[in-house]
Amino acid sequence: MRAATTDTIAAVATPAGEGGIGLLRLSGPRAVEIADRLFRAKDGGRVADQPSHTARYGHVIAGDGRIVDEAVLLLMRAPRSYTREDTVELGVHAGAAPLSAVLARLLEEGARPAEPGEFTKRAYLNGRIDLVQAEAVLDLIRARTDRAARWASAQLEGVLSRRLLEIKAALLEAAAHLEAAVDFPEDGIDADADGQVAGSLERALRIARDLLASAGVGLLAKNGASVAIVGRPNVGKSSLLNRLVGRDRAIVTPIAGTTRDTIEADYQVRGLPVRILDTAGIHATDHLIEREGVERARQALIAADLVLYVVDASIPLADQERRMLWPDLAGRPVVLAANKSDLGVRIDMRSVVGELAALQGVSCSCLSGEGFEALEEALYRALAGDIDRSDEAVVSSVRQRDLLRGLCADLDRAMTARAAKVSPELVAADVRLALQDLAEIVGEITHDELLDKLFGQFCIGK
Ligand SMILES: Nc1nc2c(ncn2[C@@H]2O[C@H](COP(=O)(O)OP(=O)(O)O)[C@@H](O)[C@H]2O)c(=O)[nH]1
Ligand SMILES: [Mg+2]
Repeated sequence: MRAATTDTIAAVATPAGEGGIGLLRLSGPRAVEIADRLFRAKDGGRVADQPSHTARYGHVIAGDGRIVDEAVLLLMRAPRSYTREDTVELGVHAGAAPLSAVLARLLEEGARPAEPGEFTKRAYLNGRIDLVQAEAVLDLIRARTDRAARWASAQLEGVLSRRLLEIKAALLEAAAHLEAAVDFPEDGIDADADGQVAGSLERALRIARDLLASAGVGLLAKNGASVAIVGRPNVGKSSLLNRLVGRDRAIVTPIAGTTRDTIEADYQVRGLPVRILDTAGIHATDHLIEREGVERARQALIAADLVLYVVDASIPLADQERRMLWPDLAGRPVVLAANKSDLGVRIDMRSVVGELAALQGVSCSCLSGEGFEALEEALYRALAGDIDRSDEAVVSSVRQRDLLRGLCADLDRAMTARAAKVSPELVAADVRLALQDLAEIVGEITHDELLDKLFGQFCIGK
């Protein structure tokens, strides 16, 4: 059950450091009263008489009447506020001293320091947003790319929540028909109702599966992936890194063995945040430093989510390459980049891709830039799969994904049971389980540990 909140919380809502304006937030039943005890409006009016959603200029005053800081006070009365409670925001000078002095005044007059994410937790507890939307708030704050931000914003607006409601409606429909059959067993479940149950279950399962399919790319957009560039010396691995990230991150020379340590750079593949690693060329060597580099390259290859395997397209593949490198590539997601295509392509791309069971092969040239669009497309597809989320309903938390998996399993069981014409009671039991999973996803049913864990990741003041 969602519990009502009785105390009034306060926090600095803007990040630490110096800035033009810093914001403090006050929320709860005593927000207006507390604000009135420390705010002196220039026009002499009281916050208690101030219309909702208006701002007022004045000063924050200490207990002894001294001015603490200039302030603009914004009042948002319940329920039209972020938390659905009376909320006061104070904009003051953004420095450590004024912000902590004003916060101290708020606490002195009876507010309690807010815990991380407590304002958002109240928005959820007071029913303004569901748990999926609360997670989206955090995703939006943490988004590292435009794509991640756009998806988080869509989930905050309720795009995913509405899809989940469609599942719920379909399940309730199925449940109603099934309950009728359970209540009046002598009538059995007639063909008409049975058809409707099947239709509703299918509809629910179709949406649930579609949403589940988005979790891979959703989690990727949020958490990012690592891509290791590997290959023999001098094939253009460092050039490729530089070309992809658009700057001279790694040293490039015609001398084999230039890159010895792994080099990392942050990069985006069509809005997916990627950590890309350039590595030393893998080959047999007695040189001590190079050997360590080769060892590190192998480790990077093993740890990466995706391997970008670079070969020199202009010369036939050496047997040494097959012996030294291919065993490490076996069974891994690999995109093949046949570089130096400006010098001519002398390898049989199709057969190499086939032999390696690579996801894709692209010929490209770091010199001319040819093939790079196709390479980015190949990397995106390799990471995100074939999913194109134009509808923007994207699952981006492990919690949501796992519950959706459970829901799909419940629905699969319900469908099988219905098709086998077992008693409607058994089908109804699976539908109830599915409804329960759904209620957990949006947070209609929840437990304290989960909420503590979820909102504990937020910053104070959000
Ligand atoms: N012609 C041509 N030369 C390239 C290309 N990419 C890299 N090179 C050259 O190949 C040499 C080795 O490049 P580098 O990026 O250091 O290779 P790495 O050892 O695999 O990191 C350098 O002289 C590069 O200028 C390309 O696409 N075409
Ligand atoms: Mg290099």
